[in-house]
Amino acid sequence: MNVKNLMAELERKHPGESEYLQAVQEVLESIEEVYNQHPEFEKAKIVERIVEPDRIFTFRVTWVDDKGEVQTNLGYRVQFNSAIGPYKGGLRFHKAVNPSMLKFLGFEQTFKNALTTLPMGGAKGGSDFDPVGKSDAEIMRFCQAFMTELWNNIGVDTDVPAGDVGVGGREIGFLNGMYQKLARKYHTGVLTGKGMTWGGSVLRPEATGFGALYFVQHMLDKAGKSIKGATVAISGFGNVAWGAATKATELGAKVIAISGPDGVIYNPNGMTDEKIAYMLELRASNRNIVAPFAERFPDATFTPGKKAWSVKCDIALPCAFQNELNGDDAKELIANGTWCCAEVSNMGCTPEAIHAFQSAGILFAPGKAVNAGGVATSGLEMTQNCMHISWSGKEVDEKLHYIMQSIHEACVKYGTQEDGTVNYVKGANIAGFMKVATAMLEQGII
Ligand code: 2IT
Repeated sequence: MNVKNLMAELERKHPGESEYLQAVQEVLESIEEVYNQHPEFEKAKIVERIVEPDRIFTFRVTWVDDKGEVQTNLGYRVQFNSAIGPYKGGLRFHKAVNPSMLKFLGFEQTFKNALTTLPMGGAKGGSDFDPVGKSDAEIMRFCQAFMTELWNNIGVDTDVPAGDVGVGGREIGFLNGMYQKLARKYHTGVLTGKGMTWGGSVLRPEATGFGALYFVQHMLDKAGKSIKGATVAISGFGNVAWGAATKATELGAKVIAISGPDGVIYNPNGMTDEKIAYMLELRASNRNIVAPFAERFPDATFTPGKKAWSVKCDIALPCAFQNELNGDDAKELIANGTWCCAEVSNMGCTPEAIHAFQSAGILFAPGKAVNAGGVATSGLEMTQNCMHISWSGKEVDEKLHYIMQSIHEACVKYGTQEDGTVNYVKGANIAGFMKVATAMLEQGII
């Protein structure tokens, strides 16, 4: 394969799909060398097939708001790749959702899910519905209308959606209720991220953040560093940021920043149980602002319009949205002495930022390895649902630990460079690709 030619062809076919093209380019650049050592991949045109989703469902979602006005949004499900198992991946409700965003996320999900050691294909879906400022009743009506279109294309052995940005336990509840009503099927394993009384797994809400910190621990161990006493800047204040802040604090780090679209909270004394619990309250309010944190906790200060990356820290953890940390942010962090950045959001860093970190010798790991604990625990939720049992927190946590360690080992296996350091981007991309590509090859030209 030739990355330049392939990218030119994809840009021609999918003009303007910038997030999708960015995600594909990163993977192709990582795997080019290994791919070209496997003529059987080239012969089966694996790369040309793996970059395109199997299919995309697009649908209209019409609902009535609290004022009685009719609203129409667009809904999507991108079933990207099923070579290693049923489609699996989250739903994102955000005003900027479009096919490019969901294709990038579905593509990343395919390799991430391969890294988890579990048999799950890749998918993503969502809507341009904006949850900000919506009432619970509006969210319920929207979720019900969304599921009216989606239900026939998902199922326990075909496609298992979950949450993502804008979709948490509340939304999964409304979606699952409507699914059961429409499909008249009552298997608990059609969606993951469910409530604890109706098939949810303990630790699923925490799993993305916890898994990320377990991965960071392995990465730091390997580099002879420790998280104890390190200062950590986190972007966002949603479910993923909450899990990361909880585990980082538990491991002895000091979380000195969180952020929102409105600005950054500088929190020099670190987190307390009360502060961490308040993050959940802030998110559930649907106002999408972080400023009230500083009103509630006077030792913290709010600066409008600034990102978490303006705070001097040892470890930077993007936990919010794609491309939230750019080349200039990376330079500012490096100048301030940051020595590790782990993407907890999907594609949280721009290519310029990743390049800046790597050239400065800063420990960097990509989202598809770091944040895979979330979907891995969704996989564990599916297992429990299919076995009709519930594991204890200890059992789930042990399995999550094992999975994050396996992902780290896979990155080391495929990403170790001549000088002994690990290129985690390359390692994660090659490890994920090799598994999916082998599965595709062995199942013929389909
Ligand atoms: O990006 C992700 O891995 C998720 N949003 C979680 C997907 C899942 O199926 O739990």
